Order: sequence, then C-alpha cells, then structure tokens
Amino acid sequence: ERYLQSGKAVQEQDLVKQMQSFWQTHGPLLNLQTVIQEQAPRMALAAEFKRASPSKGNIAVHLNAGEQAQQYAAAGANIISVLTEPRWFLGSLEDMTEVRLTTTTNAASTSSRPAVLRKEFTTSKYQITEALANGADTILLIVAVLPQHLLKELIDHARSFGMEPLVEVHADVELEVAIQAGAKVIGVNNRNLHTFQMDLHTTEHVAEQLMAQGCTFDHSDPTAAQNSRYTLCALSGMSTAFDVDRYRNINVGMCLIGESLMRAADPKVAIAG
Ligand code: IGP
Repeated sequence: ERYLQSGKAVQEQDLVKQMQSFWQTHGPLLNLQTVIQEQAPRMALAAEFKRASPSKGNIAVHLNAGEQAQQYAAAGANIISVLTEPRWFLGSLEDMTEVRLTTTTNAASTSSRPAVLRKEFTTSKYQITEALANGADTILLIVAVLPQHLLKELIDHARSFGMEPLVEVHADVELEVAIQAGAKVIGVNNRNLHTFQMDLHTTEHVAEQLMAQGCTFDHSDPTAAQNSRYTLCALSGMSTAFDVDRYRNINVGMCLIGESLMRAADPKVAIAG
C-alpha cells in the first residue's frame, strides 16, 4: 500500500523502520488511557493545535505549532491534539512532528511530556503506522465514517503497536458500535459533523449511557478511575471553566479544547482560568 507523505510515496515497510528509529531516538509511546486515568481526581486536558476548520474557516493560520504546543504543555496540558488534515484544517504531519519534538525536548523527563494525538480522518492501517512514524502517541477513529468491521480492525491494529486510540461518537447508537468494536477511550463530539451544530448536552447523554454500560470512572475515587475499563472524553465547544466543571461532575476524564485556546491571547492564562 502506498500513500503520499510530504509529496513522496513511502512504502509501509519503510514507515515501520521510521517508526522504530523514532522511538529509539525520542522515547516510547505514552498510553492515552493511562495518561488520562492517572490525572484523577483531576480532569485531563487535551489542548488542540488547529489552524482552521470547515465550520469556522481560518482560526490562527500562521501560528508556530511547536511554540503553541510548548505553551499548552507549560500550562499543564496532558495531551496535545494536532490536526494533520491539509484540505479543511490546513494541518500537516510536519506540524505534528514539530509538536512532538518540541514538547519532548522541553519535558523534565520522558514520562512527563504530553501525549500527542493525531487528528485526522483515519480510514486505513497505513495511516496508523504513518502517525506513529511521525511522532504520534495516539490517533482518532471516528465511528461515523467507518464501517464497524473496519473500526474493529483499526482498533486492533493500533493496539498491536501498544497504542490506545480515541474513538469518537456522537450519539448512543454510535456508542454501542464503539463498545462492540472494543473501544475503551471514548470521545463524545458535541459538534454534529453533518450539520456543525454544537450541543454541550451531547456528552451528558452519552455519559449516562456509558455509566449504564459499567463505566466505573469516578473522580472522587482515583482507584476506581484507574481501574475503569472505559474512559469518557468530551470534545468540542468548550470555552469557559464552567463548561469544563459540569463535565467533571459527571465523571468525564478528559476535555479536548481547540478553537478557544487557538484564539486566546495567552493560552497559559486561558488554561489557568
Ligand atoms: C476541538 P473546539 O470546538 O474546541 O475547537 O473542538 C475538537 O473537538 C474538534 O476539532 C474535533 C475534530 C474532530 C476535528 C472533534 N472531532 C474530528 C476534526 C475531526
């Protein structure tokens, strides 16, 4: 299987070599679920690097990915999400690699660096290997754009490298599909991908459903949080501390915030608030 990477066709076997040498030089993968669950009773924060989006147009087209990510990391972000999709989000694999290298270099130790999430419409195993070869710790898999058998195949492929993927759902039906496919870290997108409509209650509905499925994640009990099979994440539309706090109260383990941090004059102040 071939794919265009930086304008060159790279064979999958070469990507595997690139991945192994990347780990040798820059340190091993961080597991997404562990990173989130270790933060309890605090909520994990994922800060996103997103230059533009189809719903908002240009957001911050010319920001430097490494510098922005380092500001996120210094303010305490546990995960840095980086858009790599070029057409609508003006992202690139180069942005992601820069984020990984900058935050790795600046971290006090290899385990204290933030985990890097590749944000992309991933539909093939090749893209998973490509993500790893270019510095990702984890990837996003969107239930709405994948047939169930492929979703399961991609989750299994990711885990074969020790990667725990973030599986995105928008409603209860999709949560069922994600669980059947073996997902453990589940992100609820508050934005409807078809209409772009935002509803912060989306996460609350899915949270209720996931608790009924046996999610034991509990901020008031860090041991239960660390042993929970499932970890719930809220994605999109949050801009105030109030938005984040209401999710903490329903045992959401991680909040992912993009636009409002990209637009903030000082992301450190925004994260502190
Ligand atoms: C961030 P916001 O509203 O804080 O900028 O949202 C993130 O959730 C959003 O970028 C996102 C996304 C996606 C982007 C969620 N799922 C899938 C691209 C593809």
